[in-house]
Amino acid sequence: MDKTLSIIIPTYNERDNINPLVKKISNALSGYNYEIVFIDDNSQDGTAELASAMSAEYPVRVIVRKNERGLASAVVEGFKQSKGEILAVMDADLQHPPEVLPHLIQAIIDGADIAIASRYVPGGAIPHWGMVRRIISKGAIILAHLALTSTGKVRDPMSGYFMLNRDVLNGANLRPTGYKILLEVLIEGQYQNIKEVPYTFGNRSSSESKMRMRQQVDYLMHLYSLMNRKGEIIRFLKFCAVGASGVLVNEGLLWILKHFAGLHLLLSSAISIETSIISNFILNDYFTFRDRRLLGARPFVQRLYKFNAVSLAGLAINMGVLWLFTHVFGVYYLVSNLIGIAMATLWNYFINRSWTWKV
Ligand SMILES: Nc1nc2c(ncn2[C@@H]2O[C@H](COP(=O)(O)OP(=O)(O)OP(=O)(O)O)[C@@H](O)[C@H]2O)c(=O)[nH]1
Ligand SMILES: [Mg+2]
Repeated sequence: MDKTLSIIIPTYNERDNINPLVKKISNALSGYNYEIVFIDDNSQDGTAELASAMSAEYPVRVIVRKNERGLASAVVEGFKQSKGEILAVMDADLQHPPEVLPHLIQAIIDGADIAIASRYVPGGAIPHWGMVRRIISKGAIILAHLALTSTGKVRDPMSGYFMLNRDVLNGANLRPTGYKILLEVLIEGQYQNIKEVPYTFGNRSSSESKMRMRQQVDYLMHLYSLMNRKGEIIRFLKFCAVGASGVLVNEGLLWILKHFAGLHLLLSSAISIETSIISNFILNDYFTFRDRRLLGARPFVQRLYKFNAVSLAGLAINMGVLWLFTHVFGVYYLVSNLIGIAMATLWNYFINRSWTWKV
C-alpha cells in the first residue's frame, strides 16, 4: 500500500501498555508506511512521556490535551492532527490485537471505505466478558439499529477498532459524546462499502478500565443526538401525531355509524377501525415517511396492504398486553391499556419503517 496510514490511539493512564503496544504494531506493520498518533488527555501516570520517548525509535507522535477529556473527542482531535490518507482507530490496552491491522488494510485495499474489526461476525469473539456485559453490548447494538436507519447492515457498530479512507470524513461534522466514535462516523460519513473483519476482543492487559455507568448515559445521549440530526425524532413524533388523529377518526365515525346510521356496534367498530387505518396510512405516507416512499400506484397499494397487516397485528398486541397486564399481573385495566398502546405504537412504528416504507 502506497498510502500513509495514521493510527489514532486515545490514551488515559495507559503507561504500562504503551511499550508492548507500539512494539506489536511495529511487528504487525513492518514494511508499511504508517504513523502512530497518541492523543493523551494529560494522564498523570507518565503515559505521554513514555510514548514520546518511543518516538526516537518508532514512528510515534504524541498530542497532549490539557483542557479536555473524553475518548471520542480525543479521536476526532487525532483525525485532525494526523496526516494519513488512511486512518485507523484503536484502544491502547491491547484489547484490540494489532495483528488484525494488516487484515483491515487488506479490506481497504480491496475497496472498503470503512473496515471494521468486528466481534459479531463469524470468527469474532469476546471470550472474557460475563453475561451482563454481553447483554448490555447486544442491547446497545439493537437500540442503535432501531434508533438509526443507517447502521442497518453493520454487525458491530460499537466497535472501537476500525480503519477508513480519510475521504469518508469529507464534509462530516463529527460531534460525538462519549465512547462510540464509529457510530458517529457511520452516521455522518460518506461511504459506499463497509467490510467487517472478525477478531477476538482481548482481555484488558493492565491499568484500570474507564468503563462506568456514566458511559451508558453518554451512549443514550449520543443516540438521541444522532436521531435528532437524522430527523428520526421528528419522524417518530409525526407518527404518534398521525396515530392520535386516527383515534379521532375512529371515535367520530363510530359515533356517527352507531348513533345516526343505527348500525350494529361491532359492525360500526369494524368500519371505524379500518377507516382510521386507511386515514393513518395516507397521512403517514404523505408526512411521516415521505422521503422513503416509492412513487407509483402499485407500490402505493402494496404499502397500504402492509400497513393494514401491521396495524391489525398491532391491535392484537394492544389487546394481548391489555389482557396480560390486567388478568395476569393485576394492573388496573386503563393503565394496562396504556401499556398496550405504547407497545403497539412501537411495534407499528418500527415494523412499518423497516418493512412498509423500506428503502
Ligand atoms: N484521550 C482519552 N482516552 C481515553 C479516555 N477514556 C478512555 N480512553 C482510552 O480509550 C481506550 C478505551 O478505553 P477503555 O477504558 O479500555 O474502555 P473499554 O475498552 O470500553 O473498557 P474495558 O473493557 O474495561 O477496557 C483506552 O485506550 C483508554 O486509554 C479519555 O477520556 N481520553
Ligand atoms: Mg479497553
